[in-house]
Amino acid sequence: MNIQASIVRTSIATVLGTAALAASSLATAAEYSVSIVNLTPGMHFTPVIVAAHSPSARMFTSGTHASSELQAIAEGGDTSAMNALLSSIGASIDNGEGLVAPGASESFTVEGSATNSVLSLTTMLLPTNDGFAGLSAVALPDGAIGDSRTYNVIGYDAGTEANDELVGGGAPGVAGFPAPPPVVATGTGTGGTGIPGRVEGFVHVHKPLIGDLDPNGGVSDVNSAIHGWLNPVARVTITKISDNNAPGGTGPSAVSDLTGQVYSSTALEIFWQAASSDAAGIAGYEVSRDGQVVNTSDALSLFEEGLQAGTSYEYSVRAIDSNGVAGDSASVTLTTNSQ
Ligand SMILES: [Ca+2]
Ligand SMILES: [Ca+2]
Repeated sequence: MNIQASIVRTSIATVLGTAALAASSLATAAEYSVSIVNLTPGMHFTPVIVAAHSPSARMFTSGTHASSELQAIAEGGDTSAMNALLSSIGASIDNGEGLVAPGASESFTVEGSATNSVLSLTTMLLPTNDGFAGLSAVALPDGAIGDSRTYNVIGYDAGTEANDELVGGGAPGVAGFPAPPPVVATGTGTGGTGIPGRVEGFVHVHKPLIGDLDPNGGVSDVNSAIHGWLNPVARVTITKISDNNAPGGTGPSAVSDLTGQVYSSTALEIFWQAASSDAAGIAGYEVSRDGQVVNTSDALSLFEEGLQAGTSYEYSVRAIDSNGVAGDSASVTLTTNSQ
């Protein structure tokens, strides 16, 4: 990593640090399913990292130096540093189970919110030196449940390693690409002399692999008949699958500590604690007596008079959010004095 790159890396970390302050207190608003399909005929994807995060953060920005977190993914598929960074800013993260083979797909789930309103993902392309597929800070669909957006994802070069196209190491700064057995099984070779090149220095659209057809030598350990690709390399579909912030979504929690006090043969009062707010906010409480709504207000108690002596009444209370979505009811039965 050169000096200029490390300066840029520091500034990216600063931006992420600012986002952390805003991320801590907001409620979950919606859940999203994210599917990725490997569209290449011969490339594997390393375990994918998907995150809903603040729009002020970036996993990568094409045309700029890669962060060290992106470099670890692009050169060796190591997502641990990116996971730590995203966790520190309150992102909602989901990680893949393993390699995604050519033609295979995998699904993920993340939670979006007013703060975590954009989605990014990255995955290393194998075999490449520092190639990755990625989507950077696209807006989460904000319509009704089922609202969906599809993106064609291209292959980038992180610009942190020269593309020698040789089997080597996956650690940042170590030449060559890691070759786990499923990737070797696609037809990588060994013993190549290496493609001459330089560290490109910035994230850019990946140029075509050169490769060769000699499994035990030649200039490259990449198989030119198998590992080439044209963009896009993946298709990503983001779908809103639940929504706590709209009619029909998950409502507020039930009120707690519902109790009552009988004052006489005709009067009583009930009391409860506030429901924990949902994303839309609590608008008030609806009180029913024996199944009939008798009051709706934002108070946490209700005084009742004019009742029948020696009679049992069942009261139920539920919270209503600002979209009109009701939470579960809590109930209590009280019996007025006989005289
Ligand atoms: Ca490169
Ligand atoms: Ca070769």
